[in-house]
Order: sequence, then structure tokens, then C-alpha cells
Amino acid sequence: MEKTLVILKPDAMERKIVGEIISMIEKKTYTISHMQIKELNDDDLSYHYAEHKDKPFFPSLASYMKRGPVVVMVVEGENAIKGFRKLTGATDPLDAENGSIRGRFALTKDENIIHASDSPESAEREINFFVHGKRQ
Ligand code: FUP
Repeated sequence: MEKTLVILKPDAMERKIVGEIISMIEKKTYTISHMQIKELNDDDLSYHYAEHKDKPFFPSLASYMKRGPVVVMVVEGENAIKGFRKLTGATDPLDAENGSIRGRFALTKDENIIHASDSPESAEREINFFVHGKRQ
């Protein structure tokens, strides 16, 4: 079984669609093995989004992600990393399939509802960081 790290972003909490998203995850028969509501800070975001730290959109991405609490989850299932990315949909919701989470609930990539690990290496790094508090 593979594990992936999922974050329901502040807009999912604000819009009260967390339950609906969890329902989509469960109906796909994934197992949620860890779930925590937390607030992210600049240090968390610089680590998590290290590859984007120097991009022009990083300050607005960080302020969006700090706007309120997020839900951090570990989701397990067969081929969960690739499969969950498909359920998440493309980064830009305009390109996301209609049945995907971003396709259903988001309009722009600035506020796209959800994060999911994009590779086995990212999943390991993100689970270590968000669940075990370990940096690598
Ligand atoms: P994803 O893996 O689909 O979350 O996408 P990326 O890692 O490429 O981007 C991380 C987050 O940065 C996205 F969820 C949205 C945000 N982003 C922007 O706001 N503007 C951009 O041009 C690209 C990404």
C-alpha cells in the first residue's frame, strides 16, 4: 500500500467543503490513516514549497496558506500517490477534469483547495515533515 500526504487548504475549510472532499476520498476506497487540523507558518511553507520559494507567486501562495487552518492527512491505498493526483486534478483547475476535486471545487490555481504529494520521494519527505516533524 502506498501513502500520500494531502493538505486541504484554508479555502476548503472556509467554504465548509471538507466533509464533501473526505467523502470523495472515502468513496474512492482510500483509507485516511492520519488527520490533523493545523495552522502553517512561514517556516513550514518555506520547507514544504522549497522548490517555489524564489518564484514570484510564493508570497501570495504563503499568505493564502496561512489564512486559516488546514487539514493535513495521510491517505493510503494501492498506487495512492499517482491515483490521488488524478483525484486532485491539474494544478490549474481550468485544466482539471470535471470530476476531480479541483475540477469540482476550484476556479484558479491561486486557490486550488488541495495539495497532494507528486511522487514517492515527495510523499516520504512530506509525511516525515508534517506527521513526524522530521526534515531531510
Ligand atoms: P501542485 O503539485 O499541483 O500543487 O502544483 P505545484 O507544486 O506546481 O504548485 C504548488 C502550488 O503553488 C499550487 F497549488 C498553486 C500555487 N501556484 C501558483 O499560485 N501559481 C503558479 O503559477 C503555480 C503554482
